[in-house]
Amino acid sequence: MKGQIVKIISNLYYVNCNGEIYICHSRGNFRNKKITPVVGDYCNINEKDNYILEILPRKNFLIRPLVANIDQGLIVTSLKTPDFSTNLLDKLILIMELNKIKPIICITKEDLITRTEKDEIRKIMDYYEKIGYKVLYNYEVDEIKTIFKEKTTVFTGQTGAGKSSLFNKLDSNLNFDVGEVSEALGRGRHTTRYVELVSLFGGKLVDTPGFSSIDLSVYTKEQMKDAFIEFKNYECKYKDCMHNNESENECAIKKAVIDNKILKSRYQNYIKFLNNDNNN
Ligand SMILES: Nc1nc2c(ncn2[C@@H]2O[C@H](COP(=O)(O)OP(=O)(O)O)[C@@H](O)[C@H]2O)c(=O)[nH]1
Ligand SMILES: [Mg+2]
Ligand SMILES: [Zn+2]
Repeated sequence: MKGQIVKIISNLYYVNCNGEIYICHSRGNFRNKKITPVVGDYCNINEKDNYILEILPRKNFLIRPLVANIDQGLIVTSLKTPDFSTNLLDKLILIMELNKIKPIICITKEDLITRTEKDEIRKIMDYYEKIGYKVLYNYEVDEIKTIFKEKTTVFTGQTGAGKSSLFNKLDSNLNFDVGEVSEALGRGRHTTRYVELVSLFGGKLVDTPGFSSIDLSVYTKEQMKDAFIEFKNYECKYKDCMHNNESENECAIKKAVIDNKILKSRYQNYIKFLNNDNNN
């Protein structure tokens, strides 16, 4: 029977098969012997004697938290305290694209900015929507609830962005600590942290935030270029154009920035990531 590992404690694997949890052992002799099962892994189990038979191929794999098969990532983005940063937003989108995780932007603290600032943010968010990303505001509770269905979701965002508050508002059973540095799910500070997939609105949520230490140096420049998804709508003179040293006559991306078709901050952040020069 097929299922997904939602929790691992010691050598016990909690496998969710059609909503039912089977506590399984692993014989450690999978077809691919190098594989160590992690939370998020899809597997086939023998439900009669509760053994994992086989770990199915992974779509992706994160180290921190240690999880596999993430479909989408909720980027909780504050507009004030902490201040909005296109650099951080673009970096998180980039990392998700590089890991085949669909980014979803969730804006918080719109109530703390002025009317003029709101107009500015709306324009920026219109751009992200236009290039294909879903943008939600944390007060759009009903709409946010719909995104989890049949997906495994990870979340991220700066300390104080409003991640814990958001999940508590979505589902009071979640009970995240608000205003605390750790994202512990009300388990107490001294219990050992382990990652768990919790059921949420027909899907699964990774209960520990991801991408706390982002290292771009492991990716190639070509990978980064491809991860700026709107760039592929433009054709530059040279197929291998990196959109940095060429003139705007040769580079369709540079031209599009000048023509306000590509958001200037997106392009500037791309150049910073490309040059590994990210001191904002
Ligand atoms: N004004 C305002 N405050 C918020 C909003 N969302 C969260 N907060 C507050 O921001 C602080 C940090 O929130 P928390 O959920 O702990 O952030 P986390 O570190 O991302 O988990 C808390 O004092 C929350 O009450 C919001 O939309 N508007
Ligand atoms: Mg928190
Ligand atoms: Zn170019």
